[in-house]
Amino acid sequence: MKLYYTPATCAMADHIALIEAGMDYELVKVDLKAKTTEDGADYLAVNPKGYVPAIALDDGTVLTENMAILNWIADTSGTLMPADGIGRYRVIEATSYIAGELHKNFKPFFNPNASELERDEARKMLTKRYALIETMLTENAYVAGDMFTVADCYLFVTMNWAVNKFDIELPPQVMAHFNRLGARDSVQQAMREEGLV
Ligand SMILES: N[C@@H](CCC(=O)N[C@@H](CS)C(=O)NCC(=O)O)C(=O)O
Repeated sequence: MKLYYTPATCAMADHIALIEAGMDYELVKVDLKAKTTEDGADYLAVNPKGYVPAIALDDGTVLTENMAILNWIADTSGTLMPADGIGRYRVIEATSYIAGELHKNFKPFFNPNASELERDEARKMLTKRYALIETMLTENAYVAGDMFTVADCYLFVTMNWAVNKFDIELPPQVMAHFNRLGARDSVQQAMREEGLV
């Protein structure tokens, strides 16, 4: 299976999840501006949406959208998410929150044409959104309960943007979670393989 990624993007959530799940994968780096892969192929032919992540299964099936890919990794490996019960939906709930309420609010920081006002508004919103994560991490060891799940993989990516890219202050439990996750072998390996450390 191939994971189409660009370093330090949300595709790193899938990269970490694949390592945690012990699944085999091949990384294919994507140039998001040129929409080409590292071997010069047309990325739009793989994923017409033009963004990462995408995975190509061995039978040629391509799956896109982080939520779908993370769920596929969890379901295929039987790890990183409870198999059933409310715990499973807590993971989906947390992952949706991270995608819709955290990830999307980083948009003005990635957009060179965004105004300072837009960035200020996004910073305020992120502060509010991470405050809820702070409460969740005060109640539980991981963002969706008492086990490490795909939601933590995705949360790590957004925390990494906050701390290492955009200087956005994280509340204490969130920061401690970032440091704990950053010390995991899977995260270290993903960072190395993406050329970030
Ligand atoms: N809805 C997509 C969004 C993915 C996304 O925002 N990817 C970013 C990297 S974190 C990207 O590739 N941006 C480049 C672009 O949109 O051209 C998903 O959930 O997978």
